[in-house]
Amino acid sequence: MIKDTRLILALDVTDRQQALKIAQSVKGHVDAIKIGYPLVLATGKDVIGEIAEMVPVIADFKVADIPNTDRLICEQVFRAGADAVIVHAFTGSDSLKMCVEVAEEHGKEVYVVTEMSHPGALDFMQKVAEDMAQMAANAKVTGVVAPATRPERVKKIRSIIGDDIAIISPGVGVQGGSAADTIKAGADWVIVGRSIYLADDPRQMSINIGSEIEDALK
Ligand code: NUP
Repeated sequence: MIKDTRLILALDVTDRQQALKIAQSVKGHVDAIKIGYPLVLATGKDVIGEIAEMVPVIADFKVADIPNTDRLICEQVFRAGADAVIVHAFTGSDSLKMCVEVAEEHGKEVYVVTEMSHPGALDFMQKVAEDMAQMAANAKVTGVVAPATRPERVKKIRSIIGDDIAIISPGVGVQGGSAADTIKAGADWVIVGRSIYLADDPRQMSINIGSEIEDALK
């Protein structure tokens, strides 16, 4: 992913035409579009390749299985045209290594979930998030997913993984996080869904958030 706007759109709409229209309209104003189960289950996996023709696609399938099944899933995701896949870490280092191996074979990227952005992440995930971040760094993943709703945790996770591994950070907008605070805490990209795709003008909203990020970097 090329680091320019530092904004990733989470396109969780369930209508193909609407998805393609929004993707076209935000092109150039986001660095990637993250799609996941809502859009792919509603419209089929061809939408991955269709969007990837416009903007790089991160497939948020939160892959979490035994290594062999992880391999089978990641191969399908990359064959469908995705540039990157999001996987879970709690399944352990062998599963994660398999995802990294398949991504390398295809020249693609892997992002690993550490601590999620919603309140429920405090029940279990937060307790092991730092270990999972360290494991992700050891596995030489492209990046990790860390919560924009808790910038102090983004900062902590950055201190564990170092500067060679990217942080992509969801939770900006509707979940309460701020793009500026998240970038200042050390995220490389913020991920924004509803605040953009539910806006009257998703393109303009992307531009606005992009400006907020630029200002935060000054
Ligand atoms: O920890 C996470 N939090 C999160 O919101 C990990 C994620 N992958 N996401 C995803 O980011 C979530 O599934 C949705 O696609 C997007 C945030 O969307 P929104 O809250 O900005 O609408």
